[in-house]
Amino acid sequence: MELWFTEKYGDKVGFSLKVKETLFAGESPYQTVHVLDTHMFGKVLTLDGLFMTTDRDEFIYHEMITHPVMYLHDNPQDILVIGGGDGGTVREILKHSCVNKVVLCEIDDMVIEVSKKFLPEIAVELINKNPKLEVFVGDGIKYVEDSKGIFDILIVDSTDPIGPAVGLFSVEFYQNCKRALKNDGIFVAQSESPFYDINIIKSIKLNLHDAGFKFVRFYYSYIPTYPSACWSWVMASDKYDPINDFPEVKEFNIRTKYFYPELGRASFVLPLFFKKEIED
Ligand code: SPD
Repeated sequence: MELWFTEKYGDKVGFSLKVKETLFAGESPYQTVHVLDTHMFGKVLTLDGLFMTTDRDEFIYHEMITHPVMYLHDNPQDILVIGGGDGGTVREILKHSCVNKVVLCEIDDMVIEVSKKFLPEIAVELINKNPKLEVFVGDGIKYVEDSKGIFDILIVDSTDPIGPAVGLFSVEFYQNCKRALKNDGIFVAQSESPFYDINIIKSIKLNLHDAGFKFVRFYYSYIPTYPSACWSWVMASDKYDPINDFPEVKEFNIRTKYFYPELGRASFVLPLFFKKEIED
């Protein structure tokens, strides 16, 4: 008998993967957690029935949430990641030798533990306990509220704006992120699918401006296992406007599989259906 896992986008569309085996199924205090072994995408982590990361396409997401901002900032040393308990984002950050310290604040210990056990290539820095990495299991909203002017970059690697992640899309949270950053700091977050979720994207833009950020810019790429495969991220800062300030010439000698500087710059050039909706 064939076993398929489907992430439903509403009640009329879905994306399915053929499953070899369910490796883990659990209920944490925050969400339902599954790890599946699939035929085409290798091992897959789902939370509340939604694809979070897969062996096969995780590099695109984790490189794109990390390297554009690391390349844009003049000297990123102190980095905070909210969410991202699978470890993929911190793995990419720690490839940069300029980094002094990375704090990973993940609310759900089960995500960290299953990633270490079943997704070792993604969670490699968690497994190896990189000395530059501090892992804090707790509420990102509270952590950000208690941090003032200490981070160069703050990355929100969250789930979708349902369940435990809802508060990570609010004006209050964005205001506290701004306060947690140094004056020249940069905020980055995953910002859903421009194809299906344009209203969420519009409200992210509004909320980041309301929180007082001067520049709010979206960029995009494709992630095969996310809804529509067309995925976006947002950057906000008072100092850097990625559209004008993305360095033309700057050394980048990090080993990557997707990102390179010209692609990073180009990812801010949006398709019309997306650009028109968010124009000032
Ligand atoms: N629809 C899925 C959005 C999930 C974004 N975060 C994924 C976490 C990977 N580190």
